[in-house]
Amino acid sequence: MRSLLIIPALNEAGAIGGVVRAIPIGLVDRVVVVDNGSTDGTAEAARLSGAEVVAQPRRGYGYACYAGVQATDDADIVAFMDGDGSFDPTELPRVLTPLRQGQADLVLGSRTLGAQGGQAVLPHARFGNWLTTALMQSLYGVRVTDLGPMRAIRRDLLLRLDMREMMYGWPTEMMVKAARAQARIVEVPVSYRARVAGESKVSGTLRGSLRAGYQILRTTFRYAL
Ligand SMILES: Nc1nc2c(ncn2[C@@H]2O[C@H](COP(=O)(O)OP(=O)(O)OP(=O)(O)O)[C@@H](O)[C@H]2O)c(=O)[nH]1
Ligand SMILES: [Mg+2]
Repeated sequence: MRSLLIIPALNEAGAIGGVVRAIPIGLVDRVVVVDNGSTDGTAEAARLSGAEVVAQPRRGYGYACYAGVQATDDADIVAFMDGDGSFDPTELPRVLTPLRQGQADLVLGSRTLGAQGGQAVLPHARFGNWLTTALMQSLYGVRVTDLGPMRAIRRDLLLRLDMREMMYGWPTEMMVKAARAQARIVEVPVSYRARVAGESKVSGTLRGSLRAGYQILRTTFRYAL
């Protein structure tokens, strides 16, 4: 099975090189960093460390992820990971293996189940994740503990989901539509730490948190109808 790792990145020049170099050799067939109009040399840093770079000038986490998916049609499995050094690339096999063994259709890396219990997730984000996953359980019957930005999914399933949320609703939409499609959703524990460099776009800022929180909740309700 061919696999593709997509790393959305917006101004992550201080972290992206280390993230790409820490991906175990041969673990995935392609590593694509999607540069969302960074102004700090993220694309160059990613290229220097050996990643392919896809440019997506249109701002938005979902637009970036989707551009990565569209940039290749030769993958069976698509994985996603943040570019800020919060996740440990050597743990990628945890999200890939259940798919490769045919035991899952979507695998979510849960920070809550990880060794540190997601301590590095900021308190308001942890509350938001708890609320969203509780709503997901009652609305879609899916039992998960985190929104899991580090994840992997079968590409054919992802395309069938007809993704529409092109900002911060993207990860939530993938989960609720996969649940509605009766896909096999599996959670695995993953480590999580504070970003290694650069500035937060989402949970570390008030504006990012409010935008993401609103979009995540709106998405959670939208597809329940
Ligand atoms: N391409 C793209 N990537 C984004 C955008 N917003 C965030 N990202 C990336 O998505 C990942 C998660 O964003 P972060 O800013 O780390 O959000 P967070 O993890 O909630 O906040 P931190 O506490 O700072 O880690 C990082 O790799 C970002 O570079 C965006 O609009 N476009
Ligand atoms: Mg982060």
